[in-house]
Amino acid sequence: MKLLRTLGAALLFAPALVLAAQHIVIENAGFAAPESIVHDERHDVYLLSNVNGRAIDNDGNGFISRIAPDGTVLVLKWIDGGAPGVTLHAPKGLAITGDTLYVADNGDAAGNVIRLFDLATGQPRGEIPIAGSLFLNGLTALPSGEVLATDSGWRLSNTTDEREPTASGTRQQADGSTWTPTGRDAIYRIGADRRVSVFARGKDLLQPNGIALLPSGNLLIASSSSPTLYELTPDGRRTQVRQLPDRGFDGVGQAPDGTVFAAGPEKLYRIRPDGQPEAVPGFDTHVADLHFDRKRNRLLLPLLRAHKVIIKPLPLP
Ligand SMILES: [Ca+2]
Repeated sequence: MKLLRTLGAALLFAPALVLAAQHIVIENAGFAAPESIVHDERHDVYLLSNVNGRAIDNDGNGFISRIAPDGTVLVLKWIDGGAPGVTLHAPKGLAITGDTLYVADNGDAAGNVIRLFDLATGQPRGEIPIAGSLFLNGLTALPSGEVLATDSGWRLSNTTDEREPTASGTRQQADGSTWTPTGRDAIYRIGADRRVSVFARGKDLLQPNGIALLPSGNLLIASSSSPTLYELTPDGRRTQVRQLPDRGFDGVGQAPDGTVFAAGPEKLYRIRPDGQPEAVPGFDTHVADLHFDRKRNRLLLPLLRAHKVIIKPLPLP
């Protein structure tokens, strides 16, 4: 593992502030298609989901890494799909509520699955199948203990097996899989009692990917197929639609100073509170499901195709 750190004027301050102000790159650490990273504030570690291979494959090799805030990988495969009694295929969105980690993963023909793990030990704590779901993607926890899960509505197939007519918006991936939009876009709500209900459903969700709770109580959502960010009110009505100069968004969220960050297919965008989007310099690869360390005021960025994690102090220059 190699850590690259850039120290700025923060060297003059206390050690904790120096640490918080470091730009950290974690590479050559064994990450494999890292998709989502969250801050477990209770244990003060970062948890990172690794798809490991293709999103389509139920290959049992997905894993969750546990990372210290200084960038040290504490345990690469802290939760390991290859371990006895653990199932993880292509883990994507992560959320934490109480002492439980929620992980969006592939399931079976009936639908995808949210897998639950003990936040302290990483031991499995059950799973929640979501019947009819196709591509569970982003997760976010609400103060009520509920968790919301986006379903981007993609149907994945092996390109060589593709028998359906090519639908508009179909993506032939370089890994030999075909992603076909189905219109079965949804956002599911998982209750604190683990019951599943539909929060929102329909094509006008624009194949939702990243989802984040805003201070207003609205949900900020990024479309994985159109040049759009939008908000949903707590009762599921669409509002505050923003158009961006790109399409196919992944992670999204709002920093403590109000700046919105949204991960495009090859660029990372920021939108200041006064409006205009701009690309953050230095990103030419796919950033997936970004989140924040709000204690240290940092942006946590998983680079899906570069197999890296970048931690950036906020605010950006
Ligand atoms: Ca995998």
